[in-house]
Amino acid sequence: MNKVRSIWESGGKAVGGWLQMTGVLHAEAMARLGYDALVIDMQHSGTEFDSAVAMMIAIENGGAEPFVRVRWNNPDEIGKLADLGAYGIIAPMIESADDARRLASAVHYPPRGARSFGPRRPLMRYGNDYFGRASDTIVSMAMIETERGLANLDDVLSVEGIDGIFIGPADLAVALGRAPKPDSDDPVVVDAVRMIRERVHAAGKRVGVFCGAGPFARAKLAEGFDFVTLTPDLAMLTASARRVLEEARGGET
Ligand code: 3PY
Ligand code: MG
Repeated sequence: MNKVRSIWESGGKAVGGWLQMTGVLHAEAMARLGYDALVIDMQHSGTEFDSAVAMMIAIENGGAEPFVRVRWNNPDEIGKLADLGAYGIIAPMIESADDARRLASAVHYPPRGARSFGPRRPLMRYGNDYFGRASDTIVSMAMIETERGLANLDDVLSVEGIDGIFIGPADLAVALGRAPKPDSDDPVVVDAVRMIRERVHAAGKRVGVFCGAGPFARAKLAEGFDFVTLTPDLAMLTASARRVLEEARGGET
């Protein structure tokens, strides 16, 4: 069973990390820290398919669930990633029930969906009964982050076969005419994020949100979010690199 799904089913909340950097070493190291899932961001990074597969192996080896934020809601890419060991698919810019059905169809085998059978790595993890358990092994989240997605939220939520919604606060801010900023305290964005959480829960689905700082993410969990992701690897690396450089130069960069 998927680690994140097990946490949810036992009443808990999952904490993920976000990988914008390509490479296996830091992916495994972060997985070993105890993140429940690590999301490889293929939409806004240079990570391509072969590297993503190697990173998924490293993440699983480190004990976290490998998730991918795909480049687009493209069944061909989603199916191939699931075949190679993505156990969470986060699809950007979902705007309608049709978009959500396309995502659901890509992650489930018939009769629930239209995924083609060829699960190279899941067969190694789950054995020959994978086919019967496949839907339980993968989490699917539709990103709501555009004006149209917001307007059609209830239609998206009516689609069977997706686990829930993942909020992209930066694009959402832009859609609402506000500047994107990390862990935004802009009341317009804060209200929209709260409204989405409430409506997703009213529909009986799970809701996650992209966060930065630990205390902000902790507050989101306390508000009721089922899944948060923390500061991306690149931002953590540059913050640390800046700090040691400043320390070494006595405050001058
Ligand atoms: C957003 O905030 O728009 C995202 O997609 C998270 O990276
Ligand atoms: Mg986005």
